[in-house]
Amino acid sequence: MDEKKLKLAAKSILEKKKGIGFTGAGISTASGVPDFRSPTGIWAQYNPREYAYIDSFRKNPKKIWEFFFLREKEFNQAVPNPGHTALAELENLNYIDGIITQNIDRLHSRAGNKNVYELHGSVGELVCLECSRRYKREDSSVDWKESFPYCQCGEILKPSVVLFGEALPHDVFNMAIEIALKSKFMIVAGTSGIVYPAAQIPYMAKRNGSFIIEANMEATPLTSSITDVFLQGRVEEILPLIVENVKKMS
Ligand code: BJW
Ligand code: ZN
Repeated sequence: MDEKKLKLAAKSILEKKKGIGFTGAGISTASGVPDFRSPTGIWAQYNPREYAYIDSFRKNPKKIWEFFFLREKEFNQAVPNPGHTALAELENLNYIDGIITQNIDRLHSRAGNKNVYELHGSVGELVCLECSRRYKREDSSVDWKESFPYCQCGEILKPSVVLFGEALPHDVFNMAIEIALKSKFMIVAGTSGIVYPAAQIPYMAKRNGSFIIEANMEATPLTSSITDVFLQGRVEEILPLIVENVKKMS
């Protein structure tokens, strides 16, 4: 790891004091949850056109549910890794206000982050595309007919995750923008930065003067356009090193 860059990242956090995390699937790979676009990612096995679009769900909800049942099992078996823990520590130490995440796996909350803005929803809720009713997963008024969840109106429910062609939850998206615009630095970790409108957020932060620290195994479209310090490598190694340096230098 490039010591100079690590020190620059830590120094910026100490100087700027108030930041935010922005994460993608790469932060959870060390927990055994695959990302999407890497060679070992989800899309290598499941065609996104068949599994990740809202019209695919409308056409064949049970097929999408089978996919999500497998994913949920993976999430439940996973435990937060040192990357998640490092970000939780930064929030506990008051250096960041929370995490804006595209992940639906709940691992940031389980690691101890209190303010988690889930841009693409999560698997803990269900929503009806017909009547817009929402349910907690464990809500007893959900009718689990033949293992699939049904709304009181009779329609099959959808996991409240954002599929392609669906709008992001407005309140969460607006809060995330507000907090990103206030941030003096942003730690962007483990995202390819190509899915919109989520990917707008680091650009908005940068335009408002935020210092962008990016950690990823590979360069992304953000790296050459807005990133101030690019730390190339595994986030589960880099983020704990950043925290270690912040503590040493404070
Ligand atoms: C590591 C590592 C380690 C790994 N250490 N690094 C043309 C142009 C622009 C936009 C569009 C367009 N055509 C369509 C659109 C819009 C579309 C979009 O952005 N498409 C682009 C892909 C082209 N967006 C949408 O449709 C969004 N909605 C929308 O626009 O609504 C408009 C609307 C308004 C009003 C009414 C109706 C509609 C919705 C986007 C939803 C995204 N959903 C998914 C699936 C969720 C369900 C599921 O889980 O199955 O969300 S797609 C998938 O991508 C998932 C992720 O959250 C998202 C982002 O991926 P992420 O997290 O960045 O993962 P990867 O795999 O891409 O990257 C991982 C990175 O980590 C890599 O760089 C690795 O190197 C790295 N890494 N391990 C360090 N250990
Ligand atoms: Zn309904």
